[in-house]
Amino acid sequence: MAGGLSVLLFFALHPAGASAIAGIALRARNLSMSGMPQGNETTTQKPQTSTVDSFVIQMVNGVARCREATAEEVPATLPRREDRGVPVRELLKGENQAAIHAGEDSSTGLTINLIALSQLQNDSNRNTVIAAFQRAAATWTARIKSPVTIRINIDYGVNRPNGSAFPDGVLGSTSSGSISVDYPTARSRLVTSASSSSEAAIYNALPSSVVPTNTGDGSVVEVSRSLAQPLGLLPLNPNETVATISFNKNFDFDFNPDNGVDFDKVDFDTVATRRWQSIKSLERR
Ligand SMILES: [Ca+2]
Repeated sequence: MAGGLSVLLFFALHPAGASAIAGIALRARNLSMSGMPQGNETTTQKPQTSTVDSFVIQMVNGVARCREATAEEVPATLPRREDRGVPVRELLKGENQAAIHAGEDSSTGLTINLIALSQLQNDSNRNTVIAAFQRAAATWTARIKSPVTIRINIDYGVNRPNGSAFPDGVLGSTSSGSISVDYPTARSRLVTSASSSSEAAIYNALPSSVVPTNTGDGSVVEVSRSLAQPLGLLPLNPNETVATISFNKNFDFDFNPDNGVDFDKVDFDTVATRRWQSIKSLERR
């Protein structure tokens, strides 16, 4: 991780089956060595504090790569205060209801309510783009069984969520909230939340008190707010917007992989689905 506080370890647990919290990654930090953020960290990293994690999707030699946003880029990944997001189901009222609810209202687990920011609301290709976002969301609602509802802002256009133009080569961005939690608490919540004995066994195999890392033992982990809710680290709040995803329409996207992906276009579904993963898990790539 360039220049910042060390990201010391990821746990990427992917229990098979109907996990309560499938797809978890916790981020450990060694706060005893460096209690304050440095470099591209933008917020104080004390236990129990909230943080924004922003990532930029950059096109490198024709491949979409995700990297941590620089300190200068972070504000651009957040929506303007005056940008009034509209729930997709309201925006598309009167249109194809089946399409509107794709990826929503999963009574058996994760529900993702998509909130379209103003740029997307007014895009001529709006419905196609929203459908593509829904497809990506559905991939995750089908996999994650936590009975939790989250709201995610979605945006698409020539500008970033803060209204400034996307720089050349930047395909999109994500920002998501997380909290810092002392590791034993997070571990204990994971164990408690396990939906099967095999899942519990995985969590019980985690170190008991500290996370060994390459720069010392980590005592604090970062947990995305969307994950902190089902873990009981935050109260359930279906009205809290936990993340923002935006895409640069200057790129040619193929929004429908069902009929193949055009060789000269970017596969929106693949890129967007991976962005959900970063929001749910903070897993970095
Ligand atoms: Ca296609």
